[in-house]
Amino acid sequence: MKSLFLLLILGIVLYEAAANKCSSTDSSGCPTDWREIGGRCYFLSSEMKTWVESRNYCRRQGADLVVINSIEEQRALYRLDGDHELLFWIGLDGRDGDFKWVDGSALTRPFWQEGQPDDAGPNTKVEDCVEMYHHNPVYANWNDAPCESTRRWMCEETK
Ligand SMILES: [Ca+2]
Ligand SMILES: [Ca+2]
Repeated sequence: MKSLFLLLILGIVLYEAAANKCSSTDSSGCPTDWREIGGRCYFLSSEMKTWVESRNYCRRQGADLVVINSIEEQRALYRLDGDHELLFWIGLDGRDGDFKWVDGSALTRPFWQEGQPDDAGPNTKVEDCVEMYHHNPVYANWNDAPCESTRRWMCEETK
């Protein structure tokens, strides 16, 4: 009888543990106003800032501008909320020469828009910072733009 009682207690404890585990690993595992995509936390701004100001914002949150590591991540971030006109900075810049990710990694799988990067535009300014423009096809939508232009931006957790 006593062992049956202990078994019942053990069952309750295990059930509670499982319930707690579920509630802490769902989408609420990301900070408020961030969103979980493919198991990682991202923040899409509604404001617009220059590339450097955007990066500073992300870093203040303990994150950085998004680093797109794979074709899956590129696809997952495309046209969020069905927004075909979405346009945001990503964590790629070429101010020191070659385009590099903010985490220091080399650019191995780019998704440039056709004809980009062209380091040029109607404004004839140097274009060293990279935006993702969702009007374009899913695997061809990056453009180099002047770093001082203001855009929305996407942060990604760095852990
Ligand atoms: Ca990433
Ligand atoms: Ca360009």
